[in-house]
Amino acid sequence: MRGLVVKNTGSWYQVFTDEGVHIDCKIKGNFRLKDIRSTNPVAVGDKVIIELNNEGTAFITEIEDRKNYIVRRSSNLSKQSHVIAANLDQALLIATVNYPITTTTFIDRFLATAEAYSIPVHIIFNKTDRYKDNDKEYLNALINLYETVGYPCYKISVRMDENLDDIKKLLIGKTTLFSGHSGVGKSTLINRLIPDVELRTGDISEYHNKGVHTTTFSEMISIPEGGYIIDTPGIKGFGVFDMDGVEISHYFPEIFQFSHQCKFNNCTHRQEPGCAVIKAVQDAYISESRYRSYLSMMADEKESKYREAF
Ligand SMILES: Nc1nc2c(ncn2[C@@H]2O[C@H](COP(=O)(O)OP(=O)(O)OP(=O)(O)O)[C@@H](O)[C@H]2O)c(=O)[nH]1
Ligand SMILES: [Mg+2]
Ligand SMILES: [Zn+2]
Repeated sequence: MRGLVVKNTGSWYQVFTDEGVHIDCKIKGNFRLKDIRSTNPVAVGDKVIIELNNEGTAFITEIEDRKNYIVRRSSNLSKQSHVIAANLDQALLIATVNYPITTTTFIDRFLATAEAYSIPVHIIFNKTDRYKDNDKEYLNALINLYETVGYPCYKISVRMDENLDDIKKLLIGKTTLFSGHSGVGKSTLINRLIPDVELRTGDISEYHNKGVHTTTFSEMISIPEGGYIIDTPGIKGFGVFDMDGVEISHYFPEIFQFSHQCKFNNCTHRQEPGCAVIKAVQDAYISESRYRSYLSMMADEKESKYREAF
């Protein structure tokens, strides 16, 4: 039987079969060995083959080839990856300027990873109802930065029902990953967009100004007009997995563009003479924050290190 993995609860995978039923599935023990570098060999969004057993559950026996997937380092210093979701048409990165803070380093790491797998990203800034004047100024600067690089940005407030129609339009007929820090409002937004969906949501800790990790498992939600949304647990840091030095520059479109003019074609854009990227940063054609994110990813790659702050 064929089906789509719609939920991953840690030990069980819920599969929605082509016949239209939900079945709880496990993976066969030897299956894990195929991809030992991943903490989850099967991810939400995977298309799988299952074999029913007597208890009304099933085993996943095969995963169909993925169109794409998005992956991050699973934890601090880990050599393992965590596949966030597979077979995506696009991702929405939900961010907030201040409730909680989303850093540009975090945004850039997410964007670079999505570039690596050719997944288009839209950046959604939520909770505009809570922004003070200086937050609004910063937001506009961020939007200007990311739209210039080529990522469409949106300002929304789920609470005030502001600009939600624009988001709904993006989703119909597509499979869309919702990602971002805990507490930015991913589940609240999905509840508002899809009637009858009641995902659990949680408050922001006033003390830490951070979300409390309310969503603990990824889940695919079907959109009545067509398409799917994948709600995911908030991520703290985005450790980049399996990218080598030169490759990283390919995933910052504006850095890649200038890199063709560097004196050395193996230039890493750190201190080489004749580096067109460094010059472009000095001349403000490339933003300093993007360049810093690039350097931080290069440093991670060298030290094989994951930093929670990012
Ligand atoms: N002021 C304001 N609060 C919002 C808005 N959208 C969501 N929130 C609140 O933000 C808090 C966190 O929302 P969630 O939807 O649980 O956040 P999440 O991104 O799903 O978090 P995790 O599941 O932990 O990753 C809740 O208290 C929501 O009511 C908004 O537009 N404005
Ligand atoms: Mg949530
Ligand atoms: Zn260079």
